[in-house]
Amino acid sequence: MKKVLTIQDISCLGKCSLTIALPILSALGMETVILPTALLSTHTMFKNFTCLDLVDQMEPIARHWKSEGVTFDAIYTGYLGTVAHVDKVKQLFRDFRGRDTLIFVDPVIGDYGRLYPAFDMDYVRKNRELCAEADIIVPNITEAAFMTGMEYREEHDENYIKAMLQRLEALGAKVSVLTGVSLEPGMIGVMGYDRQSGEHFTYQRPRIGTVYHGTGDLFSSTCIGAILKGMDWREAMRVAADYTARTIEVTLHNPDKPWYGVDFEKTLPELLAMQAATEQPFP
Ligand code: PXL
Repeated sequence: MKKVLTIQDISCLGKCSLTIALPILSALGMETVILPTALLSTHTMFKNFTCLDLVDQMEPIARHWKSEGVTFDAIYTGYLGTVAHVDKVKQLFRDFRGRDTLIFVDPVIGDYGRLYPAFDMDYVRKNRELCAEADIIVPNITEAAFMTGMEYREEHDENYIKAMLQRLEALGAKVSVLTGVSLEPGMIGVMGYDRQSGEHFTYQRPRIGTVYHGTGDLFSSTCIGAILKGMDWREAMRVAADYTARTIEVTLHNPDKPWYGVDFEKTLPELLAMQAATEQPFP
């Protein structure tokens, strides 16, 4: 079984970060090892959330794993918390990166043109350093704008996205993917750049019209699961975008939906069906 280490916060209530990564990666047949960076009562879109910093636990936990000879097929990072967390993660990459370990960095720092409440430009700069060590990075346009110093444009064209990808590529990752890219009215999706082939990849589908919290985490988790199941990164992005869109659609039709997240629990059977379709038959 493939083993993924995911490093993110635990938001006890809020359907994001680890409470999405765990169920999604498990559903895709991955053993999922977690390293929680902080314990929050909710995600930071709620008011008055509590936060217990777990940064002091990261090194002892990693040391214990090392003594057990643990290795990972992938390391996936999302919302981390502070500059100190990012430094610990960089050390973890050094300690646990094997020849074939996929390093997948989702630099979760903001959305809609703004940083999330807990973050500042020091944190942005640290996330640039993290991106430099990744195989794949998947920022949204806000995150990429902050990390590259480009202006944030909610409405954008292909030239703007390509320029942004070029600056992201310069950070050092092998594959850079921008999410939330809209190249035609009514459409939304991703555009990526693969340094090795020098090629761009675009996938657009109809916009469902609503934005929900936690969809970036859903996208990244699905993507990693799909890549570890053997899909090419482009195919994985397509599958992850389709699954995320389907989940938004199902959430939209639920009159009792919570404001703070998506009903991925309802679409998990569809993800399982997808996973079953790619599974080798028993010998
Ligand atoms: O979904 C990203 C995320 C993860 N964790 C926490 C957050 C957010 C986005 O706001 O606040 C704590």
